[in-house]
Amino acid sequence: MRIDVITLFPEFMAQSAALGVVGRAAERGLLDLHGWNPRDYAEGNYRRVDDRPFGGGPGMVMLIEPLRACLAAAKAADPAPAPVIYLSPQGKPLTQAKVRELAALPRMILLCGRYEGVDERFLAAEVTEEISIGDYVLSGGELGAAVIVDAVTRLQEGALNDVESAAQDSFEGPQGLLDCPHFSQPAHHEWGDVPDVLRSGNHAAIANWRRQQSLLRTWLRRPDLLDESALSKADRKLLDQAKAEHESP
Ligand code: 9D3
Repeated sequence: MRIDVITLFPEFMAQSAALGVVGRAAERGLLDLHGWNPRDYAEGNYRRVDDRPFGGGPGMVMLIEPLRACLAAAKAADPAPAPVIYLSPQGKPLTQAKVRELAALPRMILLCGRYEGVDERFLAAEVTEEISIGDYVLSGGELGAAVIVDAVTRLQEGALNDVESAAQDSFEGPQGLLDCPHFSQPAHHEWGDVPDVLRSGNHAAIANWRRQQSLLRTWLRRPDLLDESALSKADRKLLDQAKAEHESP
């Protein structure tokens, strides 16, 4: 997949995409990431990319023309069609379903705002959709773009090794459940012992315990994710039993 990021801080994107799963995917040719700086398309000695807002008020607004020229250059670099996605607090909250949709595209263009935002006329003319990464205030769109790059790259065929399998991720199942607890050596520690079942070698019992822990944790921590009426009979039973043990251990 090709991703073009329009940003005043292209080094930031390059850095965040150099390590781990995303860095390896780029090495494997599964991700083709390009940064584009509107300042390189700004005119004049000062190469201005922003100006004061009409109507007054604090902060600056990103100008139409440098963005227009920058986006045109990014589009022209590859013939594949690409949605232009603006990262902004006014966007639709990002979900794993949206990540799956984006991951299936051959290409996308991510637009990162700085300052108070982008001239509305540019957004109206060029932007396909607006995405937010959550209800908190960031200083610009770059972290949002990095989040999208990471999440869609994980879903590219061949990006994950077997052990990292995307199918096992929370939110990826038919019913999005939180992950179960994990333990490693030592089996006994001053802060507690590893549950016996995980050392039993009984793979069915282990799978059962993990499923139950996932159900219980989701019920406790993220009840908004859990539609109990949609659970299988087996899951219902596991959850009811876990609730009972949780009440009186
Ligand atoms: C303090 C500035 N705010 C005035 C009421 C508005 C504002 C402008 C620009 C708030 C944040 C930003 C910059 N944020 C992003 O570009 C952004 C973002 C975010 O802030 N939260 C969640 N997702 C995203 S995606 C891009």
